[in-house]
Amino acid sequence: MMFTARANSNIAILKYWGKRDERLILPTNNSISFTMDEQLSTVTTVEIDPSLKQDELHLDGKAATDKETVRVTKFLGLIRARAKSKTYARVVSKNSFPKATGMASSASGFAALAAAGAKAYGLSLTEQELSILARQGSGSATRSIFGGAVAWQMGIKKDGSDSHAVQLSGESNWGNLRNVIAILETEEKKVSSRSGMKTTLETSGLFGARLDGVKRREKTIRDAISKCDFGSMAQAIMEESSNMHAVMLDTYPPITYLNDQSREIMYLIQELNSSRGKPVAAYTFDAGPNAHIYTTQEHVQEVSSILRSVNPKRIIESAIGKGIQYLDEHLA
Ligand code: 2P0
Repeated sequence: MMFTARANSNIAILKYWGKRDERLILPTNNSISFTMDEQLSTVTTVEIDPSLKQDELHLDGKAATDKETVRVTKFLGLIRARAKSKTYARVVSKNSFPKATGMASSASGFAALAAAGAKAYGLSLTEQELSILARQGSGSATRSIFGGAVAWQMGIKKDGSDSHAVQLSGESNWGNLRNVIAILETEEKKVSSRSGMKTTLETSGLFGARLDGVKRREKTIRDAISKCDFGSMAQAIMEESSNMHAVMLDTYPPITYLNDQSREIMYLIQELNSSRGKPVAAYTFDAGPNAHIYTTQEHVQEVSSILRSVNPKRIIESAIGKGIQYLDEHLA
């Protein structure tokens, strides 16, 4: 039997950058994101097969690399242990966005694998249990189980059983919100999030102050989300992005993901907001130079033309999307 799930990617407005437990993937702070639409998604089919001597992984039409397969096998091992199974699986996975967009795929990837994998091994998990499972593949995947506005509650327990995402506000409340994405670089990043956040914790003297700031911004953002009021969290979103990139720069050796185009976009969005006398758009940047501009529908054209002025490789306009979906059509 085959099982197939689709998960959409998510882009954080309160960032996860630091683990208190590397093995279990437990974060140093809560984080908050919006889930994207199907333009930024992963579909994964999992089929268990007693004739297999090891797991088999096909990614975007090709046999996966050893490194990719090892990470997936390790993750499926968690599911097998829970299901008390020793059977290996064939995994076929396809990202809707080309790898060459430079967009992270581990959030949608491990969320889809958790959902399809749990079904294939006969586990029936709640969304919360699925979120805890996905977290152990990649931290950001814990949030992609849910649609709309989502918080990853860091939890306090040592075993991670209270570290999972919750939906703060369903996607239907955000029909007007968009993420206009400027793809600036398509090459793989030089420093992975995983090793970068570890070095930040080890070396950044500013990191402690960041955790205080995150708590303040979390209040503002949660309040804005509960009122469905994008404008009142726009500034906090931009401050949060800059704060994360500040502790990255304060890391030794320094981590620099932003480039001149990213910085130009920050200034241009600041100008747009000043000219309107209120924030109508908010930038946020992850572990790369690509710009994510949250804005409302009526400002999408304007934001897109601002982004085009820096000559991006591509612009993607994403709406706010759903959580995990199970599909009847399988990947061969
Ligand atoms: C986030 N990022 O909150 C932050 C913002 C990047 C910058 O989650 O080690 O790939 O697999 O848990 O999930 C990227 O980190 O790292 C990330 P692991 P992950 O979206």
